[in-house]
Amino acid sequence: MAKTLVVIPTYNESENILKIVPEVLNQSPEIDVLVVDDNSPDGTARLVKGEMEKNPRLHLIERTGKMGLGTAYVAGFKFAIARGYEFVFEMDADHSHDPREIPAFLKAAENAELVLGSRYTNGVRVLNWPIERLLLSYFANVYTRFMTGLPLHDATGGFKCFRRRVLEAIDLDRVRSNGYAFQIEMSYKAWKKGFRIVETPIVFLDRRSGKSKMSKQIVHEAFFMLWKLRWKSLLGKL
Ligand SMILES: Nc1nc2c(ncn2[C@@H]2O[C@H](COP(=O)(O)OP(=O)(O)OP(=O)(O)O)[C@@H](O)[C@H]2O)c(=O)[nH]1
Ligand SMILES: [Mg+2]
Repeated sequence: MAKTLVVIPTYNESENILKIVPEVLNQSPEIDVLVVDDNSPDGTARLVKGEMEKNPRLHLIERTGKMGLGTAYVAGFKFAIARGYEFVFEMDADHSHDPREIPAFLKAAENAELVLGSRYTNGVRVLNWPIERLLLSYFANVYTRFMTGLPLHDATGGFKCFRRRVLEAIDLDRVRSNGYAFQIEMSYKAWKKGFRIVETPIVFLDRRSGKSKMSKQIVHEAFFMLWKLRWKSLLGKL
């Protein structure tokens, strides 16, 4: 049985998905991929199903409509727990995350329970993003450190690897946030439970093709969610 599951949520990623999947699987025979698709109108799931006929290491969860990144990952995490995977990755479909960096995560995970791909350790490694987007991301991280005390350079990134015990320890049904907020919430909960978190430097590239789902709503959610997290933590209700 493969030990590692890479969860890739998709919404309209037909231009990317069949390229990224083999790149991930080629990293090691121990790796499986799970695509969680929200009924993408562009037929992403159909492409995945075609590929699955040839490849037993590829899995698919189909949801009925666009329900957001956070709940897509939660569905993926439950799948991973039920099937006994030890290392569970979050990764985007759009080539912002380089599959060749997966082995470095797995190496780091030998001595940690959560490995975060960091764009901002030892400088900034983001390619082709407009400056506004970079500033937003950078200051989102400054704000997150200030609000939560999380000792991280990059708490909003979406390329990460959990040991299964972290996912088992977090009450996944109580994870509510979706966009960047989801990334922060998961890391914060893991940190509060005393799990060892390390950052591994990554290079982040702007999406290669397809459309962005980044929105004002996602930024607002993260802004307010941090107040909520801080409040709950003070009340001991995390
Ligand atoms: N299943 C599912 N996947 C989603 C949803 N929203 C985004 N995704 C996927 O999550 C990953 C990250 O989303 P992106 O749109 O790349 O978000 P981003 O990286 O912040 O922004 P851009 O790269 O500029 O688009 C991609 O693989 C998306 O297809 C959703 O509601 N449901
Ligand atoms: Mg992206």
